[in-house]
Amino acid sequence: MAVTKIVLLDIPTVLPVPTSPNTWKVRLALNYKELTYGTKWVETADIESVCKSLGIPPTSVLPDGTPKYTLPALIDNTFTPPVLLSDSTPIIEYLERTYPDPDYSRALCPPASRALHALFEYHVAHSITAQLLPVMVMHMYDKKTPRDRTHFRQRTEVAFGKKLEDIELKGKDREEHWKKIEGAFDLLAIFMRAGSGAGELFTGSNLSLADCTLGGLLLALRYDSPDEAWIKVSSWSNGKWTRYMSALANWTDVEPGR
Ligand SMILES: N[C@@H](CCC(=O)N[C@@H](CS)C(=O)NCC(=O)O)C(=O)O
Repeated sequence: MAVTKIVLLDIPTVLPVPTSPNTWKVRLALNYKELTYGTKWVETADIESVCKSLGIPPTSVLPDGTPKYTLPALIDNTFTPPVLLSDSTPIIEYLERTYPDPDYSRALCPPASRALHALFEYHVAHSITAQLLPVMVMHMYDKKTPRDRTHFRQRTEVAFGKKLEDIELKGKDREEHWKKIEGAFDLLAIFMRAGSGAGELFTGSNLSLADCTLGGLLLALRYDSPDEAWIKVSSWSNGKWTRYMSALANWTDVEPGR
């Protein structure tokens, strides 16, 4: 068996699969590139201490000026010293630079596409990801490990000044909020129709960084909330997101070949 030199740091859940959109984003890229890798599972409560002990850099700074550590992170032991990375997009750019596909048309993020990808990521973060908490908070909570549930509840309730159950929208407000999210997905589907027509993904049938981002988000919705979010999403945009998910299916194993 091949020696696992690449290690992805991901967050465990009570399911057999992770539910973090950002770690899925990198996992999709690793699977697409058929790189052999292992996973180090780190509960959210331990991200900071584990990253610090391994020398993995923080991804941002908290309002009080202290460094913030997040997953995914990646360790590549192919090199000495090992490469230690955090932040999903720089990790994927590293994988692309270090392990390019001989067939250039399979590149995830050619340098010339970086600005467009940055614009896409900004759009998804603001029009979709930032809108999810009021309809997803309890689904997310339920899928966390018992220890991470306590950690998530404490931090989120302090940040919002209310109980998780009160952050969650109910009734008519909830349905209206879902409609707003549906509108953002419909807009994406309209733009994607302008594509080559050669496949469901952004650039046809090959994966791109944009697909890793959107695919990670859709996988998170499907696993965190199969009974609400995914039922809704799969009925939107004339079934576009069901077809899109089928197009990703080759790259959604948690650890292929292990
Ligand atoms: N910019 C980072 C954001 C990563 C991020 O927010 N990760 C979440 C999981 S999806 C996390 O680690 N949260 C831990 C925390 O907030 O303490 C990336 O793209 O990797």
